Amino acid sequence: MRKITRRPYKQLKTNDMKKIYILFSLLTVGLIIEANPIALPTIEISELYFDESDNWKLELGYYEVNQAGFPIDSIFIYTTTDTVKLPAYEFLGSTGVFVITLDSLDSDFIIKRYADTIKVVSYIMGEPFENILIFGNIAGSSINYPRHGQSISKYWNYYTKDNSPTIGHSNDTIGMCGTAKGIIYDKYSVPVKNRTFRLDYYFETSENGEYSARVYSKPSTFNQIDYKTGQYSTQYASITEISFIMEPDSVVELDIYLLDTLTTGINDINIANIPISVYPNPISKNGELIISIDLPIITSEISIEIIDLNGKMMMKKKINQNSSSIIVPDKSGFYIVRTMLDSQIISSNRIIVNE
Ligand SMILES: [Ca+2]
Repeated sequence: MRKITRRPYKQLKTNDMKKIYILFSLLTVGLIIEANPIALPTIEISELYFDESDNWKLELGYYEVNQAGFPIDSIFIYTTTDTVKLPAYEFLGSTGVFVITLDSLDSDFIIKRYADTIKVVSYIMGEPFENILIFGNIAGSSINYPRHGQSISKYWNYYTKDNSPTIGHSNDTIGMCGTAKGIIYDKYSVPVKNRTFRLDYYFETSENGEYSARVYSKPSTFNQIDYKTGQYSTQYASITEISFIMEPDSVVELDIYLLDTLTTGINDINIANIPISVYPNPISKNGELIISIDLPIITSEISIEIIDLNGKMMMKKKINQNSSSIIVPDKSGFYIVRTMLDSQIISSNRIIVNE
């Protein structure tokens, strides 16, 4: 479901408030029944390009237009110096892009080459909804100016630098990503091998903890990183903050230091299927019980407990590798060998201790 984040940007009059109220009542109904949720039409800046002569091309994206009841009355574009009302435009379908150039307008309209604030305001039922792009070295800027051949493209929620402009076509990620690479260290400064993480996209660390991640070409700051805990689930871990300004098709080298211990998603693992074996069984009093855990990674706190049938803890031991051992009690009988990971029980085996 599309998130509705737009809000009117100016003080509203009473009859305006009524319209807005009706609008949002409809939205609320849509959201509550979760069937065919109503999304307001959206006009946003989807791409900005300057040609060799520094003439601008502005691509606007439209979504959810042509809905009965939500006509777009008019569209205005503002820069720091100029304002223009767009000529009436017939939208093809509900989603797409259209391109504005100086030639398509009736009046002069300047977008400054190296820094400007562009605001698109669409009026729906008389109410203004705005989308804004601030680029270049000015207050509030989210992205640097596009170099020659580059555009500023919106992808997902971000404005990025794009080496492969697609003026007149929907944006893709070709040419708008760079590479961050380095080593990921756990909180004990040990490289984290063979795990899947995500900054903007998923990537996997190597045997040596090295990573190479595709990231959007824009300024980014991360103080946490997502990682996979199972086939379908992710968690996040805090990291020592990293910041970089990525240009398309370039490489930034930076190591990542985790501040949290990574867990394995026990909820995702079918507990019955965790291959844990304990042997020998039966075992003699004071014998050494071997425990083998076949988990891909053992980075969390894993402990082994031996409990008698009354629930009394007899032995407890932390282990940090796939194979470990524990000395069984000196009294014969039945016991439970419990394997705990981050205080969750991941396996329970019954053993017999003989005379
Ligand atoms: Ca485009």
